[in-house]
Amino acid sequence: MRVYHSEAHALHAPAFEVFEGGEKIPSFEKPERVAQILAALRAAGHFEILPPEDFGLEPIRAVHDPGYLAFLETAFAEWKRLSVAEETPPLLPATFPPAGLRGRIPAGLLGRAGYYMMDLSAPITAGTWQAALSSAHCALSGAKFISSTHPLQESASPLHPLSAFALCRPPGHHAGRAWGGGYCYINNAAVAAHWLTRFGRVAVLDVDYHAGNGTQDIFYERADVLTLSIHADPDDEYPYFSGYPEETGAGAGLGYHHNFVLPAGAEDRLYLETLERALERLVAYQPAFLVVSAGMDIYSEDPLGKIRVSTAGIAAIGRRIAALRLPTLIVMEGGYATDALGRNVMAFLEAFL
Ligand code: SP5
Ligand code: ZN
Repeated sequence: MRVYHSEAHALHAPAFEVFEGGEKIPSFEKPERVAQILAALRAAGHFEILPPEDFGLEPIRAVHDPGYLAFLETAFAEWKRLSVAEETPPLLPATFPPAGLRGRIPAGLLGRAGYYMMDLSAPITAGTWQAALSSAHCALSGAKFISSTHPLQESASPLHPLSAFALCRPPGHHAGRAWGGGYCYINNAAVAAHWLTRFGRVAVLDVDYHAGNGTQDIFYERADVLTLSIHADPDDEYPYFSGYPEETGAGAGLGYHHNFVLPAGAEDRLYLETLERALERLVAYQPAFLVVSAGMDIYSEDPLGKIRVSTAGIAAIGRRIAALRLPTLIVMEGGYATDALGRNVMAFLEAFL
């Protein structure tokens, strides 16, 4: 199986995030996550680890707001110019627009940071933009590879549906069209899914513990990308402000988004039953491609999650999705039980080999 990975991920290594209670803690989303996954993939042997191709900015601009992208690209340099400290700290806003007060975009940097970021878990450091860009290019590289089975592509040889794993870091599914947050800056899965729509209908299935609010935002009014997310109840869990079952799309996209909410403590059996409900929607849509936002924070021992899926359960989820026999791009999202991350990713990927 092809794996797309860039060493540039390590350029993004924020020293802290701000947790509940305002506690400054070491960021759960750290470079060691990728090291653990790579070690497991290398030990397993049957993975071809490749650097991403440079797709430039065009396919990213296709799903993100240009002002937001310009902010991400230039914010740290501007922050550094303003900073008097010897070592410039990460850029992190502390003031956010209240509901209904997203009027003019403030000219000053901190105002723009509050405008574009939804929380205190996505600080912008010197290497954030480059890492986020390389992460999106991993997803695009995987998308390009799995699309090579499509009849519109010259190299079509549709014996087996192709699959690829984009080892994206930073993750992406909490990044909306014009905002970031939740460790996410560029929505890698959304960038890849949009890129694939040139060849046909695309389904995005988000199995990360947290609702894929960014992906929901990006495709909410579109019928050419079906978005499905299975996650913890946003009444009690991040990202709080979307991910509810009654949110089913709008305009042309009405009926093309579905949220599946699980209670705290949900185990393998309930997860897999819920997955069946989501897959009914997916199969009925008859997509040409599948993009999976693969967060491993559904794992029972995850420090952020309260869903209790076992490693065997994660393998069963992978088997069920692989049984769809669709060209599938698996995009890394969350997962913070770092020691178990390698074997959980392996468990998920096994059925796609
Ligand atoms: C990509 C991804 O998984 N992002 C998740 C960001 C979650 N940030 C908010 C964390 C809130 C944790 N609340 C649970 C407390 C456990 N003691
Ligand atoms: Zn998550």
